[in-house]
Amino acid sequence: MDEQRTVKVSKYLSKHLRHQPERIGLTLDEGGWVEIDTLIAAAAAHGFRFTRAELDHVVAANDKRRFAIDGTRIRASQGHSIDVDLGLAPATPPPYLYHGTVTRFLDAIRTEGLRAMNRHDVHLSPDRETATRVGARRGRPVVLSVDAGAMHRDGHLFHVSANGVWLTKAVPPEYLRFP
Ligand code: HQG
Repeated sequence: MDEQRTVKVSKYLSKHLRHQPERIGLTLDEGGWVEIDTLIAAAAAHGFRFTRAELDHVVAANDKRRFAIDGTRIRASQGHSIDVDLGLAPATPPPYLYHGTVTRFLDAIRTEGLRAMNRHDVHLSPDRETATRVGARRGRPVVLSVDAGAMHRDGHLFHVSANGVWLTKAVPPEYLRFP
């Protein structure tokens, strides 16, 4: 399976497991899971065919481990805009986490802090390198440090997804350090 095809199937899975399952007539359960056979059939019925072997390859080869398989089911590990409960237990974050963004958002972020925007949570990275890659999707990256230790002490909840993304509802500006 070549890289282009892998990315194409991965993007298709992200779209329908995170954002628009109804577009292909899928219903996810409350944890975001769907039967793999159902997903493959729904995709085929809506004009996009892939095999179980291709799906397994995408799940295994995915650079960010975006998808998780549990028996006969699959879900996206994070990044949803639809309402799902991932059932993650609250976790104690490391002292600092990082967020990659771009200059044009900085004025708003200084005023409002980090907001979840279209997703359920603000996504934070455990290291600067990952945050730099996240920011670089939008332009020249700017990496903000988040005083996660102080947030945790102050009662803000953190969860960590199966693929190591740290999630929290919002980061008020007082916990942010700008470069
Ligand atoms: C910005 C990808 C204005 C925020 C990545 C970001 C990540 C604000 C954008 C995952 C703001 C939201 C998430 C405020 C935040 N005012 N802008 N108050 N607060 N922003 O895509 O963190 O490929 O929802 O800085 O690798 O960029 O999907 O979040 O630029 O892990 O698996 O608003 O998505 O993973 O954008 O990326 P996003 P993100 P996947």
